[in-house]
Formats: sequence, C-alpha cells, structure tokens
Amino acid sequence: MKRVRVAVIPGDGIGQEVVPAALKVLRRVAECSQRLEWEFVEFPWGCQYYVDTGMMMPDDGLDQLRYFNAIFLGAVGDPRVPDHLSLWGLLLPIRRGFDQYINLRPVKLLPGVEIPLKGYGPGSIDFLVIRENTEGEYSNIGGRLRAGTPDEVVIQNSVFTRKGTERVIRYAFERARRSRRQVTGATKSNGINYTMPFWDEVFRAVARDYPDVSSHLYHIDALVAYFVTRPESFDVVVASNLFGDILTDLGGAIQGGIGMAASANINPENHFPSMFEPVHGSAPDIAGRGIANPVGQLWTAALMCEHLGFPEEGAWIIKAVERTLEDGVKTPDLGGQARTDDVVERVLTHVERLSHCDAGK
Ligand code: GGG
Repeated sequence: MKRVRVAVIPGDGIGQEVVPAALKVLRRVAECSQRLEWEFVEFPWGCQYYVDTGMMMPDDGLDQLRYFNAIFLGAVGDPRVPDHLSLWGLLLPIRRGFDQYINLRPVKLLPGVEIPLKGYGPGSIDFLVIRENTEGEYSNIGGRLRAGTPDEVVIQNSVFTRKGTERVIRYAFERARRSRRQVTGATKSNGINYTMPFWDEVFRAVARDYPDVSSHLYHIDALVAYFVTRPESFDVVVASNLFGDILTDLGGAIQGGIGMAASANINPENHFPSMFEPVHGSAPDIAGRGIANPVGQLWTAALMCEHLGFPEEGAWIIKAVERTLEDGVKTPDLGGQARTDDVVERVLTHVERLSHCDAGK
C-alpha cells in the first residue's frame, strides 16, 4: 500500500463543487484498489482568500506545496478580482515555480456525448495537445507608459528560450512514439517574425531525430480550421503557451464542451510536484447551483492516478465516466438533466463494478 500526499486547491466558483466530487471518486478508487492510500490536504487559496488577505496564496505558498506528491486544483477566477491578478497570483506561479513545462490536454470524443460536428462517433476524435507551459507569450516582461493618456504605450514581450522550446517539442515527439507517430506543430511564422521562425527551426531540428515520426507545421489560423474540418487527423499537437491554450478551448468544444476537458501540468523530471486541473475556469454563472459538469475534473483525476503510477486506477475512472455518459447521466451543458451529484453517484457505481469492489454486496 502506497501513501500518496496530495495538496488540494478547490479554488473558485465551480471548483468548490467539482473538486469534492472528484475526491469522492478518488477515495472510492483507493478503497477498491487497496494499492494506495490518499492523504488529501486542502488549501483555501483563491479569490476569496484574495478578498480576505490581498493575496491569492501566502508568500510561502510554493514552500507549503513543495513536498506533496501532486497538486489537485479546481478553478481560478471571480468577478471581484481582475483575471490577470488571480492567474498571476496562483496558477502561473505554481506552473512556473515548479517548472511544470508540459501541459497535457487530451481531446477525445467519449460515448454518449453529442458534439457540434457531424458524423463523428466515440473514439473517432482522439488526440493530445501538448502546450508549452512556462514561457512564450505568457511573460510578465513588459510595461505601460503614460497610462490613460492619448500617448499611452503598452508592451508585452514574448520569451522563447532554446531550452524551453526544444524540451516541449522533444517531449511531443517522444509521446507520439506511444501513439500514432505523428506530430503537428502550431506556428505563425509568417506574421510573427522572430519567435515563430525560431520555433519552426527548433521543430524541424528535433523532427530530424525522429525519422519514424511524421511531422507537420501549420499556421495557427489554418490549424484551428483543421480542428473543425478534420479533427480525426491529429495525433499529438505541440503548441506555444498561448496557442496551446486557445487550441484546447476549441478542443473542449469539439469533445462536447469545455466541462469535459482535462489537463495535467507536468514536471517530467519529478523535481517538483505536478499539478492537475481541468481546462475550464470557475464558471461563476452556474456556480453554487449543483449542476457543474464534473467530467473534466474526473478525467483530470485519472491523469493524476496515471502520473502517480496507478494507470489501472486511472483507467477505471475514465471507463466509469464513459459508462455514465452512455447511461445518459449527463449535466445540462451536455443536454442532460443530471446534477453533479447524480453523475458522481453513477460513476461510483461503475468504479465498483469495474474494480469488482461490489463483489461482496
Ligand atoms: N482550471 C483552472 C482554471 O481555472 N483555469 C482558468 C484559466 O483561465 N486558465 C488560464 C490558463 O490556463 O492559461
């Protein structure tokens, strides 16, 4: 039996609903597996903490998180706090401070889910977006001069390092060797004339080390169109920080909605804990109503199990979610009438069946 310590940050809005839902499933998975025991330690950080203290997390927040095996996060954002303050006060310092330079965002069409695209069945869309997660367009280098005047100047620099660019692209090629051996790179080297030609140059150099993997570079404007017109053609897509973020909201939409989308912020060397969070935000419009879709958070929980060395347990969660959706137990964003708790109860039932944990009942 392995003891696994997880720092839990439900955060804001629906994070307060979908995180407890996922913890319930994770606890049952551990009971059924008998191979692991969770120790969940909850941190009350986020926008309410900001309203109360002026900080999204304490000054020593990263030190408090450092020795956990993983971080499990819900959502960040609240209309009372400007978005750039909430993001740069919690999520981004964790991603950067713990060198979580890989952001894995799977896009897969699950059974029982209707999507806006016609003619696609379960599994026919199945690819992985790998987003660079620590540099690129998300830089805090820049400034604002003569604010509020007609002569105002605002500058935000992008930062692409050779190390940062090469390691994410190489990770994508390695990952593609585990799937259909195809990598697509997102670029914009026609309009963005320093960073993106550099990105392409590194992409092509890394591709030469992987003759067994086919590779393509597409301008981001064409790529978003291909996501809609031929999503079945992708295997692994690698993108800079901003492009990856935008692509995966679209990825969420083509797998049924942003509430479905999972993500993992990984430090591959395990020098620091990795962080698991769904792609969606805090959804203040539906927060507190008990109807948030827990699938993104549950799928994220499965990615965490896999990362921590429990792939079988992760597979139970994904399979249980698939069966729940096939049963038609779906929240309103997917066209159903179920509440968050209904989905969780059905997922628990399927986890028990899949793991034969219900044998004694
Ligand atoms: N689930 C985490 C969350 O609330 N994300 C909201 C968000 O806006 N994230 C921006 C980003 O991932 O760059």
